[in-house]
Amino acid sequence: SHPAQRSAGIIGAPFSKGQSRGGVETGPDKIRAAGLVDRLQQQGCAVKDYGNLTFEDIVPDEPVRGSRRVRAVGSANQRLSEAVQAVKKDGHTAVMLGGDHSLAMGSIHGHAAAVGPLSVVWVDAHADVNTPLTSYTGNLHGQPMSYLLYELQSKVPALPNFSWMKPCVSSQDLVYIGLRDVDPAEHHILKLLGVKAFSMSEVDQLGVARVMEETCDYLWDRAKKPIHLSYDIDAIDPSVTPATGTPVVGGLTYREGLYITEHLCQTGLLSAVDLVEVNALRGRTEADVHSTVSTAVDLLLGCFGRLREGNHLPDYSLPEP
Ligand code: 5AB
Ligand code: MN
Ligand code: MN
Ligand code: MN
Repeated sequence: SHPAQRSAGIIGAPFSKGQSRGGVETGPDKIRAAGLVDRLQQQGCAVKDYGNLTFEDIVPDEPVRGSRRVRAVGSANQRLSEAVQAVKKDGHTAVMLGGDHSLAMGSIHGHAAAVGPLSVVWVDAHADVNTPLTSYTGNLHGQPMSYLLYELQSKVPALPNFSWMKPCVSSQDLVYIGLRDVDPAEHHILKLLGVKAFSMSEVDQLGVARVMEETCDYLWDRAKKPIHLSYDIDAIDPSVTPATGTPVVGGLTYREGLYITEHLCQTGLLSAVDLVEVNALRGRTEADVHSTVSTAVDLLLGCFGRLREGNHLPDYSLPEP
């Protein structure tokens, strides 16, 4: 399908309680202020901005099994899941601007509830597949995949405000790209379930083009399903995107990061995108923040058909002298 024929439905999720650092809740407005909507429209993409969600403050919200802000995370994600379902029913490719990565729970849940079985491409330095019982930080942004995977359900305890949350992703429909900071329990889980993962070692070995070819071959082996891209900005090297809560050296280059979006866009199957973990307060300088936010915008433009070779609208005609 022609990229210009697709439309973006943008949901801002200014939520930060899946981790402990303030600032990530300003992500949606920073990314919009960098011109996301205008630039998508300029490249021929129809856009509907659904605005920012508002989240109730839940007090008290005492830790549960060592994890913090469980009730707030559960209720925010329930709201987000409903919002994503509405955007999918309106026929758009859903764009969820975070916020921290705990929001992938509601985003993927809502996407699957609206369209059925998904392929998930998780681009991140981290695997975010801790259960509340394996997490040593107690941060829910390091746990979303454990709630989403069918295969882990017997390992995840019931949590307050999570009763709406049902697993909806099979471990065979998940591919990780960019991993380089995986906890021992997470590594055990990835091996136990046989999850396909292209860590930074495989990106080094194969190159990003082959990683993307193999990603799609693997996901399409059974059926071509709608793709959910969950993009954590910390997948990119912190020399490019330093303004994030948990930076890890040795990440994707700007070009590798962008190539992933270009490749997934041209599959025609990209059905929802999360762009999370942009934290303007974590940059040391204005330039740090600018580079992080503008990279986030470029990744999203890549998801909607922007090509580095250049683009023009289908109805473009040369001016006559
Ligand atoms: B992010 C860590 N594995 O569980 C944990 O940024 C880090 O959404 C999680 O990928 C990083 O807290 C979460 C140590
Ligand atoms: Mn993440
Ligand atoms: Mn991460
Ligand atoms: Mn992070």
